[in-house]
Amino acid sequence: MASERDSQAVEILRGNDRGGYTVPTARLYPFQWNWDSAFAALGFATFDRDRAWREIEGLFDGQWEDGMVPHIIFRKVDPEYFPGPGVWGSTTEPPTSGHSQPPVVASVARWLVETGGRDDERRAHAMFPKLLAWHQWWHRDRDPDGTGLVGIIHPWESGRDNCPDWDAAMQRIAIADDLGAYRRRDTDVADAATRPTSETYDRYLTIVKFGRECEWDHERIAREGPFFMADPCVQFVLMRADHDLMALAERFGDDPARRRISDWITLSDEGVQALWSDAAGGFVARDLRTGDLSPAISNASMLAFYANAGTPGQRDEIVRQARDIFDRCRYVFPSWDPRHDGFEQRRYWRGPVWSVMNWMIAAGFDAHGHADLAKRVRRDTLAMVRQSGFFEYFDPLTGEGLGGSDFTWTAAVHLALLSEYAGDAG
Ligand code: 9WN
Repeated sequence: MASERDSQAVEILRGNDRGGYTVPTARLYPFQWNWDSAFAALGFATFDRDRAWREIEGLFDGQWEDGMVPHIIFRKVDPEYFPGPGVWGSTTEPPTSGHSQPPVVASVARWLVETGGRDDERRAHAMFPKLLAWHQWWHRDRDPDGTGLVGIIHPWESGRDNCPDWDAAMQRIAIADDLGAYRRRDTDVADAATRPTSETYDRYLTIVKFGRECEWDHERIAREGPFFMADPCVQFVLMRADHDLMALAERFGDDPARRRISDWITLSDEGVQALWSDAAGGFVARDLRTGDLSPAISNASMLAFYANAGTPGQRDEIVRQARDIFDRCRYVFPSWDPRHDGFEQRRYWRGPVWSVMNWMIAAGFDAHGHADLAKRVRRDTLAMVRQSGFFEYFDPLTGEGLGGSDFTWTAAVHLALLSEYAGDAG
């Protein structure tokens, strides 16, 4: 059933539009973020396809020479944000952060082509070499030994910053003693009880310091940096995006690219098995320094279907786990297993629900014949927003909206679901 709230979604995208790029939310995140823009494009596409393309094309203004597309592009000077370009030691124009984020863009580009016309085809063709270079960067610089698993060098790179997946590895990081005094800005804007602790922030900055001091030598960071983990979110998003990039390569008749992408797909299909945990009942994060697996599943574990990963037996197990978690939550899918003691229903990535994760999870369930699960995920995603508004994330037990308000990707996913499922979510 449609609600008055639905009509606000377009206004939110327009309100967060800074002319060619959108900010995730006005005060908390005042620049362009990587995977936020990919989802923003899905929302824009429901009423302005040109604007959808500009959102993702603009991301490549920040692409590095080695192919990396950074997680933040600092489009303007804003002393109200921390950590800004100076902390990252950025030397690029426009200034950027020093690592990436889940590579959703190829999947969005394919979707725009397959639902669009000649202009979409032309723009995807122009973007293709840049996408290929970015995926190549992941497979080369983040998997220097060719294992089929890509690593992340910072929890921020996962997009799931504060998840318990990172706790053990973060604890092992010795906080640099020369970080100096700094003032966080996130807790000025959002409730500190829902944000990472100050000790966690010190560790985040210790990792950034290592990167800055070695001038973002990514191979060195992968081999010697303070943090190197495989994340089921980045891994599964990349696997899915490789398939989507392959579809574009076939469309454009690019045989050398097809061969390259096909090798990545084969390698990842094998490599991802190293993330399987019988104990947790799913694919989980893995510390690439120690080999330790995370103790519980998260919403990222549910992306296995989206990535077309896993054996039939593994997929049955994931569905069993999903159904059990569905029974325990009013709104799915929580960012951490609610049966596990690390679960915190309100704290950032330690329990709350995110619309963008749900959008990918539902697409995966649908593609693998679990229409009932997909429908529940989509319905909950619409219902949380209708109950509480376009918040950054939501309490899975109450539906309360948390974090930033008038959030771009929450509005974008809402529009995409409404347009694709006519308000019925399936
Ligand atoms: C750091 C912008 C970003 C999202 C991430 C989310 C959060 C930033 C932060 O906000 O991260 O990148 O300061 O916590 O975790 O997924 O892209 O919306």
